[in-house]
Amino acid sequence: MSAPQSMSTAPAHDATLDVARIRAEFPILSQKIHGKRLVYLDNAASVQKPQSVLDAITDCYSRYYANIHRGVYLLSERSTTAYEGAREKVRAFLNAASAQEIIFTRGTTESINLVASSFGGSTLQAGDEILITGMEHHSNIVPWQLLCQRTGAALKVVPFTDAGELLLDEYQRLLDSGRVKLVAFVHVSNALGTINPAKTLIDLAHARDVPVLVDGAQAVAHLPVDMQALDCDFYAFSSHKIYGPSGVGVLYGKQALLEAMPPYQGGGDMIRLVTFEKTDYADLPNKFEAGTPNIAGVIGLGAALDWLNALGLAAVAAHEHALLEYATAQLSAIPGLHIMGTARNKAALVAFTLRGAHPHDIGTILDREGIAIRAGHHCAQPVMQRYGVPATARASFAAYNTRDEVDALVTALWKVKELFE
Ligand code: 7TS
Repeated sequence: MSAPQSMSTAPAHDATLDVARIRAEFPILSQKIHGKRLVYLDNAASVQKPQSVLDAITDCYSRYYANIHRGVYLLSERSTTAYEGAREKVRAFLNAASAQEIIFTRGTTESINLVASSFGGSTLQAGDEILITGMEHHSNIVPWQLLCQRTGAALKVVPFTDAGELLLDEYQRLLDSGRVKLVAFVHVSNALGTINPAKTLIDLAHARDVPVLVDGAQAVAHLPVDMQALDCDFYAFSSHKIYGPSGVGVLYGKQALLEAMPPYQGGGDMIRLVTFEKTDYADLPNKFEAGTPNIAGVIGLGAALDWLNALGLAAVAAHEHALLEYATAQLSAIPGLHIMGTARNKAALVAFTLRGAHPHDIGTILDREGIAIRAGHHCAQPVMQRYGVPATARASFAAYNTRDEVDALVTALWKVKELFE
């Protein structure tokens, strides 16, 4: 069987999103890779940045950069205003009740480690349980294992079906042990694309007075999230997966919990008064932001949220969903190609294996065609173990991707299939 000649019959642009205009805002997308146009489909690893985000960072460094929260001079005031302005943008984006509930970190990984160390370290003891799911990224597994080693608590895991959907009966059964002191689950799986039923999982945990952390790294750029509607206790995400710069992340936490928690790190900016005998800590959010933060990065994240809000997350989600459906249909037609993760509710990625071809070989051959995808275990090795595969190939979508790009991916995969047959 050979590749169909023309696979795309629908218009290149989504009805509600002017993708050509969006693409023009991303300088990196217009380049050639190995002489071919770049087709960037590794958005779940990191998303490219629009010009407005690059400008916001340049603007900060070239016009008003200074350290924040300490200077009495004009530049420091400007930088502080811009930094705190970004915090308010994140608050509004998440619909958190207060900007004091928004803590800037280095990324999702650090946000989760902060909760494990500070909340977990001060509340858990031997015999307690932490409940996660079988589809977590390593950054929502390893911090809890470290905490278990420190405290003697045990890690419990909610299994999932072959399609990639959590077993809610099992979740309830594990909660019923009465020993669970914290639930932590991934909102959207980076290995399967599954959108987990966050509200249901949170409500079931709260019915047993168990607080919940949600890993939103793969969710925030693809579906609207509302802290007050979800009612989760902690929510973590990374700027670099939502069109912002790397090196910045967010931890949302309910104010009462954050207030009761001890600091994660000690240093400048997180204190009220230091003597050698005793230190009084600063109020939220500063208590959790020791040291000089990534000032320009946080401001860049604010610009990224402005950019995404202007597009409208609903329009982006609809566009990406259409791409996912199209890609799923086209990929399914390739003999020997197996899609891993077929949940009813999926976000913008498709992971697959191709009979006879190692995912790394697929990734390398696609690279020669200018197509960037991720190949590997996606920092979710237990998911690979669940399906008995060492790795998968993964294509993941953003607002700037097109059906043409899906066609390029599919055409290249037909070539890979013929090579390895
Ligand atoms: N949680 C999930 C669900 C993720 O997908 C990732 C990164 C993280 C946490 C960690 O985020 P970080 O910004 O702190 O590193 N996921 C991926 C990925 O799928 N490919 O590269 C990074």
